[in-house]
Amino acid sequence: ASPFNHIIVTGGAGFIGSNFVHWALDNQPDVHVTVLDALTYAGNRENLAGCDPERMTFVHGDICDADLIDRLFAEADACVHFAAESHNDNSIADPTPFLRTNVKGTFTLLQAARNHGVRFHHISTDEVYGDLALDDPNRFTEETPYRPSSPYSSTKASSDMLVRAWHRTYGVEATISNCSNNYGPYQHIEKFIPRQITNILCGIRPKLYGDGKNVRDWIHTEDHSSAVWAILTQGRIGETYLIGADGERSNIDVLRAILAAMGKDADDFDWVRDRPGHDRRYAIDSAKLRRELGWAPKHTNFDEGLVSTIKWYTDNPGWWRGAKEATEAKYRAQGQ
Ligand code: NAD
Ligand code: TDX
Repeated sequence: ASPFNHIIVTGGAGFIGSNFVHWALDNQPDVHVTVLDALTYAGNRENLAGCDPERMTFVHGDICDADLIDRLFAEADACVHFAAESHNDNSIADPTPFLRTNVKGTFTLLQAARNHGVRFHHISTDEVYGDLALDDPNRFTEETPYRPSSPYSSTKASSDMLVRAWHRTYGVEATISNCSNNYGPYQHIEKFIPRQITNILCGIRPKLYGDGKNVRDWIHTEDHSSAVWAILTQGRIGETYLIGADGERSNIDVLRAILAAMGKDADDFDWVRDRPGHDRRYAIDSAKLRRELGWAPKHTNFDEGLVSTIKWYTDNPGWWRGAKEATEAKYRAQGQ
């Protein structure tokens, strides 16, 4: 049985948060989830379709609203904090909402966790560690110094620092996880993999930044969910755990796999302007999580996961079509 009966999930209408809510309701029969989400451009109430209304309550609200957070935390025993502004390119165009949601929002939640004795799990990213050279034999570990590059990753790093300080100073029962790049259903089409899949479905040529050799370490979002659950329920308080599934692939390699799976030529794409400050490579060593908590990923074949993700976007055009034009117009204006 779960040690927690009532869990607040912030950002539960976004990509990873909604996958986590479905995972928790499917796998943890004793748990009630309250989703708190502001439904920004990235949040979609439809992502939670099919959730049992007896076990999932949706609250439309902002993590910076201290009065609302205080009321919700009075009723809960744990919070898993996914809500964030999450897209690097957006943070370069306008960092303002990143400072507000990622830093002030996390601060607001920590104050409520402190006041109500709520167990707090903070969702973060491997991007706080900066980047590695393509030929660096090392991967990121929990001991790697923080060296964020982008407005997005620097606000995520800031939020991690707040969590550590609130644990040490006020005794908030907190854990942090820093995960690698997620893929799977319900990911916003501004992100690399769904952007290219939906481009092809719309007859637009995929767009590759820079020289295409940047490496990301891919994990299926379902494996992220099971790892978060393991850390929430068995992780040591005050600790950080890195989550990754040994999925390093270069962007051009991922794009060519999408092109092949969708029946296109290997060169049916455009090279476009590089992202300013573009991190070269991320790579996660998740040995601590595997050793201490016995976690292992289920989706170990990236090509298979990619094919099922392509199928999901192909089968659900109504989910993404409404956002496509505006998303591409924004990229076009940036030369991307
Ligand atoms: P997303 O952009 O798809 O979803 C973010 C959600 O947060 C949306 O539903 C949005 O409406 C909500 N939100 C934004 N501002 C809010 C506010 N002020 N109050 C309440 N809700 C608000 O993001 P995602 O890709 O699902 O990422 C979720 C978390 O995981 C983030 O914390 C991100 O930093 C982290 N993360 C993401 C990845 C990845 O590959 N996408 C990898 C590692 C870590
Ligand atoms: O059209 C594109 N072409 C392209 O070459 C896009 C949108 C991206 N890229 C490149 C940039 C990156 O090297 O693909 C790679 C992946 O890009 P994103 O999907 O924007 O992800 P990334 O910047 O790596 O960040 C993601 O993983 C870590 C999430 O968006 C973050 O929230 C998470 O913290």
